[in-house]
Amino acid sequence: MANLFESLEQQIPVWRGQLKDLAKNHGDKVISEVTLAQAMGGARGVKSMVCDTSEVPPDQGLLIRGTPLAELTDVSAEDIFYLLCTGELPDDAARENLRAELARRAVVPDYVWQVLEALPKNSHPMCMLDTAVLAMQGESKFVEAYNAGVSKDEFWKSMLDDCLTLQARMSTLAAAIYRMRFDKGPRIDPNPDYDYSHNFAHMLGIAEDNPEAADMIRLYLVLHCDHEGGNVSAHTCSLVGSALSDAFYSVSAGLNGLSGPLHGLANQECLNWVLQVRDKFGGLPSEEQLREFAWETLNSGRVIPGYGHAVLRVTDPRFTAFKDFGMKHFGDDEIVQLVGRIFDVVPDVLKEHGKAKNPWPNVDAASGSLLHHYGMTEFPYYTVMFSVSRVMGMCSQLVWNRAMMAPIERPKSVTIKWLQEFVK
Ligand code: AMX
Repeated sequence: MANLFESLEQQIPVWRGQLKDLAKNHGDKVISEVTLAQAMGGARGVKSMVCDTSEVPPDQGLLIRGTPLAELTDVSAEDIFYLLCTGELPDDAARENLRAELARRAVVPDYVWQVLEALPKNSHPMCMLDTAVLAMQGESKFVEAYNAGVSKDEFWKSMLDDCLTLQARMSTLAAAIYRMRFDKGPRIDPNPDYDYSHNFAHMLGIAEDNPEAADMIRLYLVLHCDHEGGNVSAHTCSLVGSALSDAFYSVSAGLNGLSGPLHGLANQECLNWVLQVRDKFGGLPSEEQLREFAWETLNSGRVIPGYGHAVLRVTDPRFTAFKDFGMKHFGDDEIVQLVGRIFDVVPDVLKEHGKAKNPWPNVDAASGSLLHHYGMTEFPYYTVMFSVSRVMGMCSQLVWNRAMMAPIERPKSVTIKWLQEFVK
């Protein structure tokens, strides 16, 4: 089987042909209409972008290149990145090729550590991660190719080069930020013999004698990897990339979006909420106590973190996969049990509340409980874990966009006056 680069080189002309054919023969077909409410409501449900890496049917949840996530819970991080980029799972040789390529690029240059050390000690871990990504921008091969006048249809190659470097360094950066920010001791160097997720767990300092913890990190990386093109981080990354900004600029922008409490930061908010419940009731509350606590949260005008979704209308399969992992390996853990009890109670409360269109849990409702179990109790760090995985989605979308020569994005905005005149 071909390695990642060769596979893309074979498939890109086919994908380009398919897009060209659609645009030429069906370009005037209407695929979506926009109501005034949608224009004012975050463009929810408006079909106005193309993204091939993954899709989220509201009644099924995440499909990676057409495969339901529930069928992919045993694969490696390398497998999922390869699948996102090419639409195929790699064979052993292609997987090893990608593993070695990422391992070769995993060392982070010293100037990045100096930038991180200069930040205030209480910086949010996402601010540290994002700053580190941006700091590396001067190494972009894409900028070099652009400045050298490389033709537009070859841009994807230098974009892939940058994305491999960025993805390889993400786990090194993220692990070092964990150790630096939370006083866990000196940085641990990457081990070139390990695969991506084992290496990440090793650098975090949680895996050496605990293969189960390393397996949890693998699952974490697989489950968070992508969620189609319209979510805040993916869309921001792809929007910035559409101006031909390089991967360091684009991914850093996407990570800023992931840092919002309604998006990636929800996992930190979520575990915080779970711990508040535990602390208030001194352990596992009764269903009735939990119901009251949920209502208190809602009545104070706050959301229940980890519940609801802009697209999904069923329980997130990523939540189910995390919950199953927790139940299988440490079902008696207090936090895991609490997450289960919240799942028994909160959907009915949200239905009764009557606002959220989706009362079911999303990925963030369970992910923190696993990290907590393995001693990673610093929940402001959790979005960094999410990021290491989600950059696989952002990068595969950037490569795909450059391969498809996607144009600069520019939707049209309208004024209140325009809307008033329009409805007259
Ligand atoms: N608790 C309380 N109210 C909620 C709610 C929840 N979990 N989810 C939605 N609602 C409310 C919204 O705030 C909104 O209220 P408003 O009309 O007063 O503004 C109303 O229900 C309708 O919202 P919606 O159409 O169902 O959701 P949305 O598409 O506007 O927002 C989301 C989606 C995820 C931001 C929202 O469900 C939410 O805030 N959930 C909690 C935070 C969270 O878990 N975020 C993580 C999402 C996954 C991710 O990106 N990591």
